[in-house]
Amino acid sequence: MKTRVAIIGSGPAGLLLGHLLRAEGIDCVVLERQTRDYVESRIRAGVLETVTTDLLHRLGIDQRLNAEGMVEDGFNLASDDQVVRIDIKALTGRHVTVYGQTEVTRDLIEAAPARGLDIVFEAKDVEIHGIDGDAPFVTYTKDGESLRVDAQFIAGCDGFHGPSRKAIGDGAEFERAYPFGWLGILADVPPCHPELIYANTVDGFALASMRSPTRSRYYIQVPLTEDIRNWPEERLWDELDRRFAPLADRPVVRGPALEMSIAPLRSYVFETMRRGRLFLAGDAAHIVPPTGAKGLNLAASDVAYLADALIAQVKRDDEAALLGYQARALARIWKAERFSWTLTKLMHRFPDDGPFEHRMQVAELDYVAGSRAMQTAIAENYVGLPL
Ligand code: RFL
Ligand code: PHB
Repeated sequence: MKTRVAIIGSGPAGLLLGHLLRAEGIDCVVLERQTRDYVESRIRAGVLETVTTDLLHRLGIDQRLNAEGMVEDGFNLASDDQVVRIDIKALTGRHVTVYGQTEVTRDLIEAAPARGLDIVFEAKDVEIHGIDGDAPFVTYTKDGESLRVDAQFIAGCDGFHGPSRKAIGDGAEFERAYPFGWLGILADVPPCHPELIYANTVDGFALASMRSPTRSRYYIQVPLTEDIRNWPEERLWDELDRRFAPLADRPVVRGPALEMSIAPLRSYVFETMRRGRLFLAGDAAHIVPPTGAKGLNLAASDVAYLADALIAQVKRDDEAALLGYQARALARIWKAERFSWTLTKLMHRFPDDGPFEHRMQVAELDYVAGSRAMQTAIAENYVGLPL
């Protein structure tokens, strides 16, 4: 098979890129290792910046987003029993939207056939070839058959563990691992508070989030070594109840878990986002700890830059934007890394920290509480820096 752009991975990065290219009539194919069911049931991010919702509006894949997305004008940072509301609407004139990554993915997959976006699920053994020349290609197997896609460009949108970053080889790599993870639970119960609460409690970080007025998402900080079998649902609900009772409008309502998992926290940037005809976007090139809700939104901004650059190249034979892709993307990535790292440090209990470090956290939150300038800086970053 021959196409213009071979896209590896059908997460938000790959799907958005595919749709943006198809909207300009550019041929592409998405190769995904997992089944459609698997991809559509992964529970991940929940907060969308306008950069991301604007892309969905531009594509016209926004009916469900418009009907079901929850516009959030603020969120809360709490320390012990002090709650600081960050009024993002008053401070920035903008908002974020609560709409699950799962729903974004479903909408993009459902819209694909009508827009001529070909997604090959269960494409196994994907390998990337010839990126240093002008005839790159991808090989894979499907139902035991060996197949090949010849393309002009390859987009590596295959997440942190995919083959694309490895195909680039040695690159400039930066990493910070954190000594804890987030234990998350999703349940069909009404949220305890109308807006998100990020809380630094004596027992560690906790987040009260949501997917809809009837579906809640909560997280607590746990040691990296924690075994999820130590957390029967009732134990987690007890813990959430204890942490949010002094902070939230309503008590935490309990319900059966639709999903429970532990995710490690990591900051990571692979700066070499291009080699020859291969371009990386999204988690393939960078990871942020989820504290700033930036992972999915960064995938969307990478792809906005990459789509514009590929369109300029294919339609106008203008290579300038492709040459500038890495620098343009990294400028936004590093700022999101900085924000996610800062918020992670401010809101978590680190095992090596003592009373001094905690006093620093309390003093910083107290400063935020009394300073419009600090609140504006946080709000600007949370709502998403401009493209
Ligand atoms: P994705 O979503 O990981 O998609 C990559 C896709 O590539 C496929 N793939 C392959 N396909 C073909 N061949 C191969 N060899 C392949 N290897 C992998 C995968 O199956 C997958 O479909 O990356 P993308 O598109 O860059 O999107 C990034 C976002 O998904 C990610 O940044 C966020 O979800 C991060 N993240 C969170 N972000 C938040 O803002 N808030 C959160 O609450 C939040 N929770 C999470 C998360 C990421 C998690 N991961 C990666 C384990 C929770 C988890 C568990
Ligand atoms: C979520 O709802 O899953 C969520 C929200 C905000 C974050 C991280 C995760 O910062």
